[in-house]
Amino acid sequence: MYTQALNAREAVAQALSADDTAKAAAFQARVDDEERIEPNDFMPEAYRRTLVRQISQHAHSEIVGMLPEGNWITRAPSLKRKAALLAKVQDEGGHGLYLYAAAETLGVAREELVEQLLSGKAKYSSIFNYPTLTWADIGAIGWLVDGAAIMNQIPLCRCSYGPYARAMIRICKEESFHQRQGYEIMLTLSRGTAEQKAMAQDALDRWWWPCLMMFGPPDGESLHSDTSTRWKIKRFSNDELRQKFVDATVPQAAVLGLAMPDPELRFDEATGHWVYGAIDWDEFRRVLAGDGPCNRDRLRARNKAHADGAWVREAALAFAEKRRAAEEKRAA
Ligand code: FAQ
Repeated sequence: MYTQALNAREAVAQALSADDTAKAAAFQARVDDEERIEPNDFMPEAYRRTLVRQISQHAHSEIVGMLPEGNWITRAPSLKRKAALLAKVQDEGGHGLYLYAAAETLGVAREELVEQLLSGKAKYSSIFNYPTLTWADIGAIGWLVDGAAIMNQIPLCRCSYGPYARAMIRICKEESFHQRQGYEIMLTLSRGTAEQKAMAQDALDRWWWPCLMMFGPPDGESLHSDTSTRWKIKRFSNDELRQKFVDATVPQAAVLGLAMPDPELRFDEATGHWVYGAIDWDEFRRVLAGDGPCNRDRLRARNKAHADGAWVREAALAFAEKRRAAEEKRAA
């Protein structure tokens, strides 16, 4: 009897796994055919988890990314600059919200993701752990950080997962406007007084290398690239995107009349690419481990903002409950 039961269980397990294998193969065929995967479609659990990880890290990056620039809203040099910066930071808050909403379509609650950020368990982009010391940093963030973000995110508009791909279309349009406003700040400073130009150069010197780290570890050390590429979440490797960014940005620095902070940078006629010097991956690992210049400040600021906003969430819930009760009464 006992053996019979075991045999039956094994047979069911085998049938189930054959079913799963067939579903996984059909899923991969859809991905290979460039079909979009939608929330109610079958997807392998590992695909779902990869998307929740990447989309939530991306959402957290947008939200934490509001902090370095938010620091300069009250000190922007003119009303025009203040209005543009305020709108940019609001856009970033909006990007975070679209991305949390995209993650929620995968069956995870936003509260859970926010909790992971606030407790320090979740990752967000390393770049937002660096300080904004002068006004030129706002120009450098727009030009370089948004520039790197666009390079990485344009291919995500073709990601296999529908809700993420669609969110990225709008986000990329806004990021591209952000990049231009940043470049225009850098242009104004680099054509201004000697002191202003020096400020722009100093910002480029400090932001350049951390921006190259935004694209993630070198291909040989990237944990997720193989699977994410097979699933068409990633369309280019970390190193490919980093190279595209360097190739696009070096000529822009020349227009600004600024020097690239990389003595080894040289144009390779044979490949048509700019060859850059060694990235300090120890610094990258330190920042990811929570020991960058501003990691602790960023988490403290997010936790404080969350606690300060508790009354808003409570009031919104109380208002929704009051409306629901009133509607029920009217319907009765
Ligand atoms: N920082 O195996 P891979 C923005 C982690 S938004 C921190 O290569 P993957 C807008 C990675 O998560 C900027 N962690 O990973 C803005 C993984 O950790 P895990 C954010 C990093 O996913 C502009 C581990 O290392 N953009 O800037 C970083 O295949 C201005 C192994 O790496 C996105 O999130 C890093 N730099 O490739 C806002 C775009 N790099 O999860 C305000 C979407 C790697 O195993 C102002 N994300 N890690 O613990 C992606 O494209 C990918 O997730 C990558 C990493 C390319 C970031």
